[in-house]
Amino acid sequence: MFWNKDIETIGRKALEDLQLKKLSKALKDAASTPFYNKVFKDNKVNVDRITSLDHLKDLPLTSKADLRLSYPDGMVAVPRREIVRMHASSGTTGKSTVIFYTAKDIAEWADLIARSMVATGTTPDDVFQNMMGYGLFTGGLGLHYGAERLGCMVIPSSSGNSLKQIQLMQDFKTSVIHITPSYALHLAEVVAGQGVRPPDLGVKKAYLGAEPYSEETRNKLEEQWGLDAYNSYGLSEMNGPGVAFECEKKSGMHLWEDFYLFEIIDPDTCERLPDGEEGELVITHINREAMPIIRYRTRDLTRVIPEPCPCGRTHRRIERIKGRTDDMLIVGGVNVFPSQIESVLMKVPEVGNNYQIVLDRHENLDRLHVRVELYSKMFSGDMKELNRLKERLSEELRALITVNPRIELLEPGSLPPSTGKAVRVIDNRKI
Ligand code: DLL
Repeated sequence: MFWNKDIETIGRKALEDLQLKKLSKALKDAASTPFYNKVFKDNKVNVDRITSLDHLKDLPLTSKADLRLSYPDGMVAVPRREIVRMHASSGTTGKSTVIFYTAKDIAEWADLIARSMVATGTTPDDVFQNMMGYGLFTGGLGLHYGAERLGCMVIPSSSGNSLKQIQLMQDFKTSVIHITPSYALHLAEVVAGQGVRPPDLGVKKAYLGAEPYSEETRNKLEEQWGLDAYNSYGLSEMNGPGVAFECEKKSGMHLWEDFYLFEIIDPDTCERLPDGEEGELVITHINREAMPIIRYRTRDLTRVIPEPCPCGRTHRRIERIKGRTDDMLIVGGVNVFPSQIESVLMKVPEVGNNYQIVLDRHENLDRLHVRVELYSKMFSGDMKELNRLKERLSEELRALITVNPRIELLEPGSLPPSTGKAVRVIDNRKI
């Protein structure tokens, strides 16, 4: 099923012509903002000389720090009265970054979301429960407008208030949900606590995103809920959700190349990497009037899947995000991604729905401590079984990450539940 077959299956040459046209406009718009005006001058960039897509790599990169520097409106390219909405990142790692949209930007973003949802088989007959936070966060309103554009019945339930969520699902026969993977794990537990099997709620599809998660977590959630889960990627700087989305094939996310130019770079040298190699995703927004952003360093690590997708869409796919360059933990000199730890935990059937990674330093040595909840049936009094499981988890983790972790097995509900983006890592070494 296609929302706009012509654009979704466009040939490479036609796509590149379109991209170049849009890039030229985005660069001219950018040059009119105080921030890029200065950056282009400092780097001797003449936007009229950018006549091929290949010239993109010669343009300066933009970072989160640049967005903060230009706070609140140093990157805005239209008069104030043309702006109809703003969103902002949570600002947990510093001052928040603010993104602006014109009415056209909002309408085209909604169209892109509708396109993404249709690619997974959603139709106007679906009831869509949006369990992502509404407000400054883009996850709520972003999907909301897209689902309405498609014609679904939208339940704007936002995140949290789990019992109410369950009641809404039951009363209105929700068929599609939008939720963070960590909240989906927690909600499955709350549903079961009500004496209901999650598959009996009849939800058919879940859009999972806004935080990194492993393939094993997807598998676990699909089984727990009896649904198909699709990966959805985005970031507020690039509108929010809808940057890249899985189609019905569920094997990598199509990055919508008529809206975004993407590159993979080596995060250390900033050199471009060839298709197929893992590196940092850099995105240029070529479809936003209010706030063009050129070569934005996402900090997200992924790779391009070079093979064409059997669905027929020509927009290239990226692999599941492995983690963020700034999420990487260095434990006793070894690089560890939280997603690696998660991938081991979530394929073990005894492991429940929540875990936490704690790092400490003792006598100058780093210590990795993995706290993991098990299903309640595991606490029937058989200590031997628990010890065997501890040993097994510890061995499997050591084999993958080469660090010796201390494992703590916990009863369900011991760790703080997540209703949005989970905080998985507590690094006490920084204090
Ligand atoms: O999280 C936008 C969004 C909302 C995406 C709903 C998908 C669904 P930010 O709050 O700006 O925006 O956070 C963006 O979250 O750079 C990634 O590190 C991470 N992220 C988002 N989606 C995924 C995903 C929204 N599917 C940051 N897999 C990004 C892994 C993801 N990480």
